Amino acid sequence: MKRIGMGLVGPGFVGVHHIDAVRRLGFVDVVAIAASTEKSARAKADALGVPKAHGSYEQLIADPDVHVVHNTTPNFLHVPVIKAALARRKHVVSDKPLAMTANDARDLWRAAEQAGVVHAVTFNYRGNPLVQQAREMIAAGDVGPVHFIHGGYLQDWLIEATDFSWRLEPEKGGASSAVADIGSHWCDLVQHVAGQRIVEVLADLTTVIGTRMKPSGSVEAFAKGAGDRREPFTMQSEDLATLLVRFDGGAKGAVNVGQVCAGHKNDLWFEINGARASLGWRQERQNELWIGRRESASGILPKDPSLLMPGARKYAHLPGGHQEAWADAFCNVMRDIYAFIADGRTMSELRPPAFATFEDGYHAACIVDAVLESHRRGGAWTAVRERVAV
Ligand code: SOE
Repeated sequence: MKRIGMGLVGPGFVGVHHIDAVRRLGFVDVVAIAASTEKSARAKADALGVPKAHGSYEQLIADPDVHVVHNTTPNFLHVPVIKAALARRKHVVSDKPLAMTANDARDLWRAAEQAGVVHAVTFNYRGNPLVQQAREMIAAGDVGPVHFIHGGYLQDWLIEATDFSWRLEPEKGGASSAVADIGSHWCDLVQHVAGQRIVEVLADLTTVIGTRMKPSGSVEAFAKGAGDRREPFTMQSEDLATLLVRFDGGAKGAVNVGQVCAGHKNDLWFEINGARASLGWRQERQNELWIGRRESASGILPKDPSLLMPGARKYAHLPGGHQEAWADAFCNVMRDIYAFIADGRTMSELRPPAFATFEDGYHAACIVDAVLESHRRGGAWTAVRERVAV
């Protein structure tokens, strides 16, 4: 098999997992890392055993050994980094949110289509075997027509006024914080599983911590800020949100999103209620799928490949009782994307399910825009407006 060269721009918290995941595929070489300075790129590259270190994303993108550019930079750098990669016709794998506004996300989608490359966004929770099982069961009609989709995505890493991240600064993270950062995962996930798209939203956004103490240095998600020098920072974006949503297939939905909820670490969960059965899945107990029934006992389906439907089985790599986790699901997403690249496929062809595209990233950005608009209008139902396809 022809080997594929991967280069990563922005080696922070999640960048390391991109590298680990593609290494597990067996046919991908991690060629280079780019960071804001050559020194920091070199330090990361040495720590991770990556041969080349670049002090700018332009250098990495120009590197002929890099065929796929992974963008794990803060949100405000997504547009320039991705545009530069597309200008050189490199395939792009970008973290979510694809861009800080729907207009920018649409431009990136259009540019990627024009470049004729493979484009992907890491809505990584799609890669869980039991998420794929839920999707297969709904598609097969086991649940019946779906009428209610609800759940939440709660974390606690921003509960203290001293907790901080670039995600909270509108010019670096975007106008929305919790909804764009984690609510976008929930929306993508339930749409993917249920096969219905969110078309209207009603949002109530809250800023629980109005003033934060911003540290002098940069802080990674889930980490505590270092240093004594702190400045007051007036929050402009939400850390808590309640959304009602309507789906194009007729289902109604509700979701709570928050990053100030003590005890919840990465608590993404959904429940889907259909005419014949319900399905429930929780990221923090990802090896269990709850199946709810009225006429017989409800129960738990464990992540056991021998019990999964064929489409879901290939996302499980260990026998029943051997727990799989976040990094395995992340690797499944990379496997879907890189198999597509290795086969020389184009974006108009059928893609494997865990592979979310720039179109999905654009749709997610349109939902965030609609959420912000709904809140501005005092919590009014607001259509998710997508302009014509590219
Ligand atoms: C921080 O809230 C974060 O790292 C998100 O940015 C990720 O997308 C999510 O998967 C976990 O939490």
